[in-house]
Amino acid sequence: MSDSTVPSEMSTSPDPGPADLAQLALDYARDGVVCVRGVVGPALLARVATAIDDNVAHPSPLAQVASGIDDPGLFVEDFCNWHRFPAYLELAQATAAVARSLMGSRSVRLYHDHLLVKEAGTRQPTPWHQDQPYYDVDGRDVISMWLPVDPVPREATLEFVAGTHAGPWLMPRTFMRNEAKWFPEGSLVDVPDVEADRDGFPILGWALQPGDAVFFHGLTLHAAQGATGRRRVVSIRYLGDDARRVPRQWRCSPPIPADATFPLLIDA
Ligand SMILES: O=C(O)CCC(=O)C(=O)O
Repeated sequence: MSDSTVPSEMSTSPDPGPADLAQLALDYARDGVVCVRGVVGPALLARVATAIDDNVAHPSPLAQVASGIDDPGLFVEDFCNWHRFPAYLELAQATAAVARSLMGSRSVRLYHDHLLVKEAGTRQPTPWHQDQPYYDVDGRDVISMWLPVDPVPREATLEFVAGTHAGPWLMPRTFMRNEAKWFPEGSLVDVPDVEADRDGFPILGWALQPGDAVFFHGLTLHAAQGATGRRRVVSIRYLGDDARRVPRQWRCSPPIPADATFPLLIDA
């Protein structure tokens, strides 16, 4: 995997201390997700919020609307914009030590950034899914941070089924039409109908304040409801030692060129 190294002066210490990180790593190993309070301070958070607004105003060719035309709100996504918005790269650098501790990895790279903005009143839920089956990456050290810059109440937050990071890989489908565009139909087990039996699953979720984030494994099953208030989020996807790109027969989400560079956030 090719890389580029982020200048060390961009690095800032994460808020959780070593004892907190040790407990978080145990929780992450058990559940595949943890909530980290105050992982980003106000100054960087303000730069990230500005970058999100600039990103929404100037979407990349990979941007897409993930809500229907009859939705009273709007769900917008974009991918791979760290080249254009330095605050995303700065955010990745500032939080890489947390990702490293949770993965138990020596190195951390930035795989990509993912913008996820639900405008106030958006009804479109994000269906239950795992992230890694959409990627071109195999291996265990794949982790995401989902960081809102607006307060997110419990009912609109990202939710997780604890323990699903142990596998198996589940069938990725398109969010709006439920189509199998990645792995061939029947080749993976389908995602269970969690909404039909919420009490039957160990669902975790946290109300979040700006600066808080959730970190979750690439195989942890997750979903979100619509949003009552504006919900601006950027998610950073990191790769550790045991992660490798693999050629796929289909267009991955996001589609990243074979010769792309992945900034080395922490060197082994
Ligand atoms: O923000 C959302 O609604 C969904 C987020 C998500 O699925 C992800 O970050 O992988």
